[in-house]
Amino acid sequence: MSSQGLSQSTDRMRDAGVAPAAIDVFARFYRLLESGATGMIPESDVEPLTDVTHRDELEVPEDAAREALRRTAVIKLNGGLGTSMGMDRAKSLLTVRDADPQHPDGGPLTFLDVIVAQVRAARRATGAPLPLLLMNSFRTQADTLAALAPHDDLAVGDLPLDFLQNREPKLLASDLTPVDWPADPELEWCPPGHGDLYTALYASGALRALLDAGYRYASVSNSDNLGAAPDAAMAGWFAASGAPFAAEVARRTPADRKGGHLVVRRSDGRLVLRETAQTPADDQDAAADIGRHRYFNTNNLWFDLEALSAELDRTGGVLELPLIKNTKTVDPTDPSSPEVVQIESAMGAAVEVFDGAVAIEVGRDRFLPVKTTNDLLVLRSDVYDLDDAYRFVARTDAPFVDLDPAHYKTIAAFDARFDDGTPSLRAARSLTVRGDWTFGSGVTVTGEAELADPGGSARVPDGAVVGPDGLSA
Ligand code: UPG
Repeated sequence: MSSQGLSQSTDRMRDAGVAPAAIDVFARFYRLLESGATGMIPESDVEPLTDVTHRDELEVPEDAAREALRRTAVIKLNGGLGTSMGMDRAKSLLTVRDADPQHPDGGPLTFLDVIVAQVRAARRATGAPLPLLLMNSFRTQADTLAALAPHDDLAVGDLPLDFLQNREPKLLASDLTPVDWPADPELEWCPPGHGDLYTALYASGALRALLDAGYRYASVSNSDNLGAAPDAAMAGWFAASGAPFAAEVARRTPADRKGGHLVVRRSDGRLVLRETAQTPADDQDAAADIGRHRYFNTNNLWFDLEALSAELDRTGGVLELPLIKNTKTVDPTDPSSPEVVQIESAMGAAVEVFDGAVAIEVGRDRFLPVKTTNDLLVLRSDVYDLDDAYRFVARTDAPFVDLDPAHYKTIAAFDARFDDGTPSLRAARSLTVRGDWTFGSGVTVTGEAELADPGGSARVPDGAVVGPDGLSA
């Protein structure tokens, strides 16, 4: 290993016009990586988080809530590609509903359409301007802005609809030099994870623009979480709390596999975020124990923009976030391509940077993540209704869905198998599918339903019922 790798990387970044603050952030992480840092957080260093106030216990006067919402901007993380579902464009461009209940002739709704509709509905209901800013990456910006183009009255004042996150070289795992991949030079680069939000807000000028326009708070969330709609009571609570930073956490369920949980660091009593990639192999069981670590990080965060700006000014845009070392292949679709390290950081990790950061518990209604096609099936189904404010309202407990990864993992394979519509899941407790089943129209799933591997391809007939004993027509 050599620091030659660092200078080669930063030269590449400079030549590509990457912002100086982002190069500084990268250099800090590179040195940490070189010194052997892994970012691991062993169980012996932490205590579980307990006793978190629940959103429903908050008593926020309505006028205070409205006032706080008037000074709140909505930021959505939109730089990821949905690679775990085999996508090569923004996950938010996926269809989540076949039709808009308020405009039935208007075609299907994507995640992005719902986000826009939620913001517009909250504007109408509260009178708050609620600027919406997407954080895009170089991989998602063009598609996303094209999809937003018809929404010509969405922008607020001079504020941009998006800002661009930074990019950094992927590093060869063997010697930490930047990888060359002439077959597709775009694959030589990656976004630095969503912890880059802070650097991107700062270096793009978006943070300054928000403050100059009079906004004080930001409500930030993943664009794959349609539960995170604008919420006046949360804004009012956060403003009154005086905290610089708040993380919304939710009770963990067995379905919460990919992601992070908040823990308390023994050495200084601070709240810290532990991502799956930061849990040592020996501690995976303890970390996965939902009785012990009860709260999952929803990645819905609240920032006091003034406190954030002060911290970024103080550090020159380089927050002391922990490193996440992500090892992949340079072409993620080709396991035989060279192994690379991607330096990443997580947005929620900033909880440890701010004195006085707090956590607040929210219900599952604010946390509907879509990481896999299993999650997407439930969200597309009749388990949820869309209310007048375009919020997903659960009609029943969401069933646990486990589709055979060999046949449903990618969005293309999944869509091909549910081409005739999403089955009714309202009466289902779970759905486990093994093998290559294609679903007909009007299928109903009940109880703890299972479909066993039929050997080859098979079809669930139109109007069939799938239950604990498999198919009954
Ligand atoms: N994203 C970016 N830029 C990046 C990487 C991701 O904008 O460089 C976006 C992505 O589009 C998505 C969001 O960030 O909207 C979350 O990314 P994703 O990879 O889906 O989630 P994880 O990073 O695995 O997990 C995050 C938190 C974790 C939390 C989980 C909740 O880090 O702590 O439990 O979200 O869904």
